[in-house]
Amino acid sequence: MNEPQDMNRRFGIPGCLSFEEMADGFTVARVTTPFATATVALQGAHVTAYEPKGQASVIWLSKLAKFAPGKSIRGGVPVCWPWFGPHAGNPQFPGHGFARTVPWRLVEAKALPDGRVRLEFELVETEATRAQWPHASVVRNIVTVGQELEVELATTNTGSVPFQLGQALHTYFTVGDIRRATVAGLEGCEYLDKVDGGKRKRQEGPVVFSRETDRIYLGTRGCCGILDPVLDRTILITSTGSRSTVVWNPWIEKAEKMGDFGPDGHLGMVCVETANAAEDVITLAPGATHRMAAQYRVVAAPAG
Ligand code: TA6
Repeated sequence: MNEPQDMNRRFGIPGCLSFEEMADGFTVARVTTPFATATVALQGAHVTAYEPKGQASVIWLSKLAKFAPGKSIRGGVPVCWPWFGPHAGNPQFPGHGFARTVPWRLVEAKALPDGRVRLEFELVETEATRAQWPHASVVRNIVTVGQELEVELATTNTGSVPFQLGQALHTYFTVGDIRRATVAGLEGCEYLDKVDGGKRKRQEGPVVFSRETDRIYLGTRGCCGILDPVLDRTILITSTGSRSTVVWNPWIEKAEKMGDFGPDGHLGMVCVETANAAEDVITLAPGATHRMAAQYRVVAAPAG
């Protein structure tokens, strides 16, 4: 499934969209638009690159990222679904759900009249996924590449009973130096501090980084920004259908332990994740669809 030659025949768009094997059995879509280029892996419908014309890459990808079937990728926009963090009942199940390590199929590829390119993927259910997630559901990930990158995760409950859904677009952003970058827009929000026993705290001022930072902000307002004085830009993050925002940088020790950040890898990235996590998980009624979307755009340089 998802062999490049078959994908090029069915979905290729000259000058806009082509498919290639990035590693054994690992097919990616290469997207080219007048505004930006992007790469999306068929495994996990995982955006691994987004580069607006004339800008440094917005999406960070570790130099040691692995591209192998069933292996999570360090960087890009991992889709955490249908739970966020450890599975509530079974520690054997993968952290952040299985969606990012299984094949998705491309349902539709479109070159839009305004020059953007839109790809719509659907997770391919298997016995293994049903063993972890017995609920009747369909999940699609819609990626639109243009002046901004838009990613929308749409989950439909196709069964007859409600289920609880946790999810995140676990996006890694490129920063010039995490020690000088800040995240604005979360001021006053409550958060669970995962590096302090999950204690509930309240954000004062912008988020600054000088140690391992792992926070689930609750009841967030759908707009925040990464101010980057080194790359002299701000990445604006707007979202809908999300009530939590996760901010994470592993810092030195944790990054080394994870083994796929590379030397000083933590200095060039920050995760700002559009999510429904912790007490903000969604209860989806039969027949309902929940859409969680994030838009990323490089805007004016930070003030001052
Ligand atoms: O979103 C932050 C987090 O939950 C961290 O606690 C850390 O585990 C990170 O996700 C990366 O998780 P991963 O499974 O991709 O290594």
